[in-house]
Amino acid sequence: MRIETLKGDITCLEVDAIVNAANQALAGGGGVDGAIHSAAGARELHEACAAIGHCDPGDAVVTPGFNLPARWIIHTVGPVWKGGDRSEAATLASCYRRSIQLADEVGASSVAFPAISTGVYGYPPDQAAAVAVSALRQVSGATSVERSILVAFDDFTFNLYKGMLGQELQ
Ligand code: AR6
Repeated sequence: MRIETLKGDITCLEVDAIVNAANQALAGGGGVDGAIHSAAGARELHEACAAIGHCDPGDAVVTPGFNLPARWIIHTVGPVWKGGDRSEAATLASCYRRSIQLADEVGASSVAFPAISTGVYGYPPDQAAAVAVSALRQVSGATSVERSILVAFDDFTFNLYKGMLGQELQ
């Protein structure tokens, strides 16, 4: 599985699946969650999320992408940052792992991730980027996912990813 990065709006990407930084109630919200609901079609996505009802931190669920270019939305719930000694890193790593597992289950070959937990949930972006890259690098075994794309919404995060992925980017 190749790990890439790009800067931009995840809702516009022509990939098989995009990951949403959701909340446990799958109730929609601000940030990337709000942008995904707007672009996918708020009513359809809200109904699909309500039918699932709940997602634990570190876990993930999948819905269709509705009006998005992406066929699937994988909703994962990141940890709320509480200083770093409440298993935040393990929970965040689990978000990336479970998302790749679900992408594999639906047969996606390309998956794009936002910087989970680094907005409203307050996870320090540098530490979150390190967890993201490490969790994706540890994906092993057969998977349908050929490309995972770490999507940065700002230059700071983009530079973090670029620095950490130097070797892969060549
Ligand atoms: N494309 C890519 N990245 C984006 C986009 C976008 N369109 N919009 C924002 N980001 P956040 P969290 C980046 O707050 O911290 C919601 O209300 C943003 O710059 O969206 O996991 C949910 O419902 C940041 O780097 O997610 C939850 O309640 C990253 O996405 C809660 O926020 C994540 O920021 C989840 O908080």
